[in-house]
Amino acid sequence: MNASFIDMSAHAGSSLDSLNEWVAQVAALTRPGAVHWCDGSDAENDALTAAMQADGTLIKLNEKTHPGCWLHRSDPEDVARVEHLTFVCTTDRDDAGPNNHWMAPTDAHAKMDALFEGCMRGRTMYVIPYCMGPIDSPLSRCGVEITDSPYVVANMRIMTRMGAPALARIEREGHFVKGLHSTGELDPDRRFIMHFPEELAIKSYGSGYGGNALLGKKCHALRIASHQARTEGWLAEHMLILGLKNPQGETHYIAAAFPSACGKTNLAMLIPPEGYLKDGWRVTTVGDDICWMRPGSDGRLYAINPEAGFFGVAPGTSKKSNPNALASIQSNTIFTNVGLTADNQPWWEGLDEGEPVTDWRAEPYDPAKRPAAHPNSRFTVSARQCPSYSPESENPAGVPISAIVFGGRRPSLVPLVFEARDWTHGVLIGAAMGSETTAAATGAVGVMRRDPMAMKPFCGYNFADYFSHWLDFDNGSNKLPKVFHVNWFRRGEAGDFLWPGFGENLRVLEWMIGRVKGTAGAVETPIGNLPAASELNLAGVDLSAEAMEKLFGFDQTGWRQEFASIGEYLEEYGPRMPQALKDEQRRIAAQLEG
Ligand code: O2Y
Ligand code: MN
Repeated sequence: MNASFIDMSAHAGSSLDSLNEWVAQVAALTRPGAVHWCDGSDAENDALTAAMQADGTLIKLNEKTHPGCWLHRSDPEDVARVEHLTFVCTTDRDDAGPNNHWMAPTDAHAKMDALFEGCMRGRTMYVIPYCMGPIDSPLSRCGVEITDSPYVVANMRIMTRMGAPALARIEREGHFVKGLHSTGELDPDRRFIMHFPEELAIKSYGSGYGGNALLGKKCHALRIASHQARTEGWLAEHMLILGLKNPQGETHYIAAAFPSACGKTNLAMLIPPEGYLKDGWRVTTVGDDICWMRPGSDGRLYAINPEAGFFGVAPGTSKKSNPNALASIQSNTIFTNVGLTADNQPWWEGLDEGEPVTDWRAEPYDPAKRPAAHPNSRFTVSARQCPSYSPESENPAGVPISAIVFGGRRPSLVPLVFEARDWTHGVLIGAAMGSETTAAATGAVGVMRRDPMAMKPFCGYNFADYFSHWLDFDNGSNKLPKVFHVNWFRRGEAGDFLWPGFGENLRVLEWMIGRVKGTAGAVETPIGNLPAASELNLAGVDLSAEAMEKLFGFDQTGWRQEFASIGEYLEEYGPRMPQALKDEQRRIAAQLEG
């Protein structure tokens, strides 16, 4: 082993003993050529990126148009999260629930350790201390990822608070989530993402891509954190957080859960329509993917974004869909699996300008063969580069949440927006969420599936227990946010989207805040409170009669069938499913019969 890389002495004899011990154990198992403790410095990053440029892991993009930007091409068989290879390993199978693939912890450790055996020979093992959330926030939690991928190091540096300050916090607290990762041979048959919530540990082998490899993100901040949150009385959610400032100067914070690749980044960075801008409406971005929240001393839910960057979907990002994202990624960005123009600029489908000459597999672009950018191609960029970035993202106390929004891709039945009558109804709305699948994970695209609270791929324990945990927040003293459901994806008979979406979604957010403040009206229906079309500011939006009917109407027959299906879904979880949720479903189903 290259001793010049090892600096264990600096961490000896402190409360870092357990970290040192674990690093030594991993090194003994994986046999790296060198061990490097990451400090997160610019110098370290410069050295790593230079080495990756030299070996072709990173390709320098046009320095004039995209200073500090890089392209990485992943293995073509390693382009998305792999839900079928992702496991939650609890002692009791029922604790993982029917919503997770399960393996007994001893079997899973044995399987993974056999894969890790000697896998880092001749490679450098990087030790990445990181903090999820502002470094000085009581809501934040730390972890350490060990990886043999410098690409992972560079991404973790953008996505988390990584390096010396995180190590100092770990030393103070004495505990951290342990994540072990190796790209291995990138063989899909030797690829597993294993979670051990009872040990606060993760083992990931055989993928170098996104959520499979950047362990701070989905593995820690959702699967492990959701388990931690349950035991500690908070919530770890797949939600964006935005601040909505009205012309009176009040800011309301909204947390919104949408399944993968359903526009969370676009909504988090929304630019209001012209008239709203003139009137003084503004949206600020706290987070685009993950939200940790807990009740404050006033009983309201306070939220932090545990991440420090965005790992956003490139295709479809344009001046029209998300000018803030586009502005963010002009510099210091890592692009993964996008196409290239003749002058080495990144390119993807939906970008307003430029023409691709090379596709994401480094072949000459041929639209008959494949798109220029992989549908799940990504950009990794610091949140601070976003023009709508909220300084409140750094507030250690978090931001108070006024409204929680659930939403999915529902081509039929589900109206534009409705409001839950109370918290229990809100939990049912979240639990019943359905959406069409997208390219964010491997598998079929466009298939309807239930995705409760957009957490189907990410909840680290049994959904029935998760719903109970949500219900428990209604304890009589908490002042909980109002809950809403939205559907930006309703289609007409001709298959076209009926709602313009993007910036126009602000009109819906305005109605929600009106409901929170008690200034906006609603029509009561069995499924919840809907705005009369006149309650929404639709000035300047051209909606057909079909759109008005489908976006603001309520189809009793269709909902009767939907509620029968929701009832069957809840039953799949057996006796652990909270009675209060089943009662709520039955109450509404009975009303729909009437
Ligand atoms: O992590 C990946 O490999 C892609 S999926 C993803 C990336 C960023 C944010 N969210 C998701 C998701 O699947 O929800
Ligand atoms: Mn996500």
